[in-house]
Amino acid sequence: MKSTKFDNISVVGLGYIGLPTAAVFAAHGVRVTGVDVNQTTVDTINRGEVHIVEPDLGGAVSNAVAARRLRATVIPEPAQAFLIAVPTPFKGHDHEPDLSYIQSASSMIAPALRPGNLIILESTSPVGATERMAAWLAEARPDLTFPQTHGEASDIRIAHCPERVLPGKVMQELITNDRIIGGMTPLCSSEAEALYRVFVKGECLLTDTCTAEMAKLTENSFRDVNIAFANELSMICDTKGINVWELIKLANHHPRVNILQPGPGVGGHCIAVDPWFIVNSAPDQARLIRTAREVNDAKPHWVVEKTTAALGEFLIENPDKSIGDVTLACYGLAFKPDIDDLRESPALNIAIQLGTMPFKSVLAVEPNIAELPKAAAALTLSSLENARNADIHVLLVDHAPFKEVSKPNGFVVDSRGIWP
Ligand code: SAJ
Repeated sequence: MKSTKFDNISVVGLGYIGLPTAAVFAAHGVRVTGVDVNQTTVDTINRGEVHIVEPDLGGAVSNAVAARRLRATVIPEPAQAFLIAVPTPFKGHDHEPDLSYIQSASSMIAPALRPGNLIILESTSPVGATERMAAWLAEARPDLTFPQTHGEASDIRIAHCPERVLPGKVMQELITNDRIIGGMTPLCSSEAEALYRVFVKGECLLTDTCTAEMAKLTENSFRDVNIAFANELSMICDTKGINVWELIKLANHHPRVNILQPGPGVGGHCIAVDPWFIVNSAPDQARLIRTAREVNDAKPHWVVEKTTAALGEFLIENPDKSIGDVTLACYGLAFKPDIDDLRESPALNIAIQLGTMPFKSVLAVEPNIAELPKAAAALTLSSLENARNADIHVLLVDHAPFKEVSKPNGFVVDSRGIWP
């Protein structure tokens, strides 16, 4: 392994991955310049504050800024290594990967590059994205040599090292998770390994760029397919009057069966996105991966239908009432339990859809937020206690406080199986 000593690096993109990574490097003695296109984000960080919620991140950033080891800027500066952690969403009907953020990060850092620099792409990327980034950089800096043309002798080293941390456990998993490092050459890989060794306690597994890219997509697709299996089971069991959670618990007693949990759909910005990169690149082969995406994307609609059916039953039992007399309570809006992250949340989407129906009121119980997003203006943020008087209850997220209370009276649609 090459023994480059990294004491000055740049992290481009100060979001859910880039900012924690920058703070952890700084905590391990590296001088970090964080780069972001958003001036407000840059100003917030330079005050030692954070713009995202993640356990232990606030303290890490304020310590790093106070120790003068982390500073944010909108214009990249020369550094020994550049880590790129920008979004890679999809676009269009075919879910085509949108590499425009990687492209603009490349053109931003190009002027700051110096011979000997290491560039690592951390963003979850379709196969081939790291090579495209290398091509964009080479085009912008014809005075430097790159691995695609000069191999081990190149001025610049490039690797892909996908982030794999779980939102809610980022500060912990950054240190303890194993890392897959795909260098454009073996030297690129070993330099990247030397950089991650600054703080990573897990294994560093070296490979090529395309395998590293595919490995990350594979991990999230594996989870998506397995959640889809659980979601499909829940819909099958519903037609047969079988409690799917009891069924899964029983089946999981088999030594080689480990079924995940059904829910209202798959949210977040990773698992619901990354499988499409595989489908888009191999549409004829990726039949199971595509179907899993479709099953999981259809689940929120199924929960809305179950709620409408519960309303029908309520009105049959209460013939003197109409929908305008009915109070509905939705429990949970976040994309998974015990976090405040509402991005791409099936629970939020279900609650918003129910909010368009002419109920007397639609209450939303979300203990992790102080105010509702604008898109949910038709809902009323409510305490758990108050919601228990509603006529129909829709459990969307298994937040800890919901697990502590008994099943409410009235009609219940429980998408998480916590109120048997
Ligand atoms: N979900 C279920 N049933 C389950 C497990 C999850 O319905 O049994 C739902 C959750 O409620 C949520 C969605 O799936 O809506 C995704 O949640 P998650 O906890 O499975 O994953 P994320 O999106 O928070 O993080 C994933 C992780 N990937 C894997 O576990 C393979 C994380 O390690 C990645 O770093 C992250 O994606 C990422 O950034 O790609």
